[in-house]
Amino acid sequence: MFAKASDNYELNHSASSAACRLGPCRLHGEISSQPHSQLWLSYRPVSAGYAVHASARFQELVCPETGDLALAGVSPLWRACEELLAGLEGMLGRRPSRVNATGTAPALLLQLQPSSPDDAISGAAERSLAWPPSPADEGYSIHLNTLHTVISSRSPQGVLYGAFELLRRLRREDPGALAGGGEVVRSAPSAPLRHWDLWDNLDGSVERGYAGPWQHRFDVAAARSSVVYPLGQQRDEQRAHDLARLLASVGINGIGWSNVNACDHGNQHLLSSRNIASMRALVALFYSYGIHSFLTPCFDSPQIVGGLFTSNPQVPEVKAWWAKKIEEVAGAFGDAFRGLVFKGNTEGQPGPGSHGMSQLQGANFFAELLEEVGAICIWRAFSHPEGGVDQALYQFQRFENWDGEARWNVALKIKNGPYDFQVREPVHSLFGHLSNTSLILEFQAAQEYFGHAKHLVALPSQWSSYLGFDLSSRFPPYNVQTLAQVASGGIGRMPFSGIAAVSNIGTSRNWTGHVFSAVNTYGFGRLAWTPTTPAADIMREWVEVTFPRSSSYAVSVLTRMLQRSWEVYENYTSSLGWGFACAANHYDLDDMDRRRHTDHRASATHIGYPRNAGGGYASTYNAKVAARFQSIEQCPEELLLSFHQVPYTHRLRTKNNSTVLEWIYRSHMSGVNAAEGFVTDWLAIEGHVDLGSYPGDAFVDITTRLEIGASDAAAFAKSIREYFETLTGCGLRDGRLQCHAQ
Ligand code: GCW
Repeated sequence: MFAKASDNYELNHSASSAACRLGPCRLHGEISSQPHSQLWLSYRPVSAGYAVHASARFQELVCPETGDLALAGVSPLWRACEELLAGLEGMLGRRPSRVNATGTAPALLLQLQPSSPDDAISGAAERSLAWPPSPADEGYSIHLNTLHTVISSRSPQGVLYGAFELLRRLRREDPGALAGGGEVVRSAPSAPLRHWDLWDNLDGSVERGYAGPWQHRFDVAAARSSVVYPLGQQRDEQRAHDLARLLASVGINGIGWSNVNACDHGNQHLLSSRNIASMRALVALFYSYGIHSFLTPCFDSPQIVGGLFTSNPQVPEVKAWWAKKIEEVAGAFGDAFRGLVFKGNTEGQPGPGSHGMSQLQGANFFAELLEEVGAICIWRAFSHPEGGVDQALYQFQRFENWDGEARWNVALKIKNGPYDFQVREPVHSLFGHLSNTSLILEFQAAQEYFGHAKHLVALPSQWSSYLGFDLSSRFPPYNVQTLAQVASGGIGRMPFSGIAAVSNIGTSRNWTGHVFSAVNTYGFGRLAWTPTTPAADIMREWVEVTFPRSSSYAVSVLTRMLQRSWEVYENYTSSLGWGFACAANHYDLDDMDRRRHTDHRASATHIGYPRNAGGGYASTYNAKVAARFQSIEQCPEELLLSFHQVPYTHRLRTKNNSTVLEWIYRSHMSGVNAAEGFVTDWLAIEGHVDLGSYPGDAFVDITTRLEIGASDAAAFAKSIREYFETLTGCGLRDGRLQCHAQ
């Protein structure tokens, strides 16, 4: 019988972690009565020496709209001013005076430049955000001259991004932010759309939400852990406000307000006039931080909300209902409203297929109506096939013909790989295939398949490896085309391309359940802004802005833990790209459930999914990539079992010539050792790490989660070992593979 680690955990918190060194495995941070953390925006004092220098530089703050009360609370420019005043006061101990124009005192200036020399900047320009988003205009620069520091941009939200960048630099006590002359930084995002997608439900639960209050057990989706729902009830307004600040600080410019499973958990009523009215203030708040709003309605809204007899888009009354509803939403939200998101005909959701229409016809139907109000239709590509069909191939085939057929204001949102946010996947082949359709790359910050909020897994490493993947191109003279380039618009320069992440935010005081999971929130935004930044740099930056007064030793230890964590998790769950090594709760590993997921196709002698054959999924890639995946010699070994079925005796050239079976056993052992090592590493930096950004006893909370991670890693590895021992009759004894006759 295979161990169910989370069951033990549920019954008795200390049982799943015999190793808990600091007493019973309880998560103390969650029961604290202290306010929620400000994460990387917690403006605590920097060191005295640095504060003196910085205060001297920022005696005054010049905001362009000072005195224009009409902009208060509505423009990102105003938000930039407010953030700088609070941030400088908190970190430097002195609030600069807010003035209308520069004088003789050293000042910090916010400057909105015209997009072209002929453009005059009007109050209206300061209030509304450009659409489609223009990455060049959203960029900013920070410039130092002898007296003044100037943050300038061609857009209000660009000024806000520059303000957050300066605050980040001050937090890290960067000498370059204060001294010298000239340009400190000039930066612009690559992707037009950088979205944060809540999978929050209107009943207050969160799909795949692991950051609820501890009392509600953080691996159950039904926990009331949404920071925005239920609507109309007393909400923690400061929470919502801080969420907008946190997202804007890393360059997010769009939010999806609710779960793409839009017809359950109360979500089916999203478009009621009452709900639309209740959301207005939230939408306006986020817009003032440069964040556009997207709604995810139920396809059957005409019946559920409108009381019509059908939701078939081909019926004129249904079309008229949608047109009126879209007008109502646009009327209520104004320019902040930029689109609807649909997931159709999969996992129980209705869609165009319910009425004999294709996915493409469904998307075009909504795009046409949305065009009237300057908005777009985002269509999710993720789907499960009916029995027996390869999920990867199905996902490709369902959308392969969209180029030239989808309306200009349709964007297809595609998960990073063709399975479902697995530990390691090949990059989805649609990204290399569609070049004339706006494509949004979807990552998942919530750790659905990554140990929920119990395990340390820093995902920027995974995301960055995908973003750098060369899909090659079908269109000479372009040879190389990385996923990052596609997400930035690709060869066709598609205006609504971008990068999105499924949220990992909840009502837990530390926002993400595991303190370290916030690296995924932060890291996503930073990578979406500049997809070529090395993941290690982003993770180090997160450590430095989150634990600012830590010793350099602690910073190195923490950064290294984060850097290794993806591979460590892969090692103790599923290596070599077999995927779906989990039970129905997407956490535990037990054999019955694993048999349902046949993606590893393991028998007594062979393992792997043969997608290499002609017409198989490998052939959906552009020629160069397809050839690589199809060849057993050239296929990256991390993905071997995603494409090839091999005997367990197959030797791995990049793994010390181990056989596949030896590697499965060895990688699991090494994963468990490394997870235990995380506990030791963490305990070794006690007292060296600055946890002041977190309320409650964060040290104990983190220790507990690392210990649970280590002990559950051991349970996972044991399950896997027993499974393969039973299946193959071979096990590892004293480092050598030994088989008994079956
Ligand atoms: O595999 C599934 C997840 C679902 C999710 C779906 C999707 C929102 O387990 O929880 O539903 O992916 O991405 O649509």
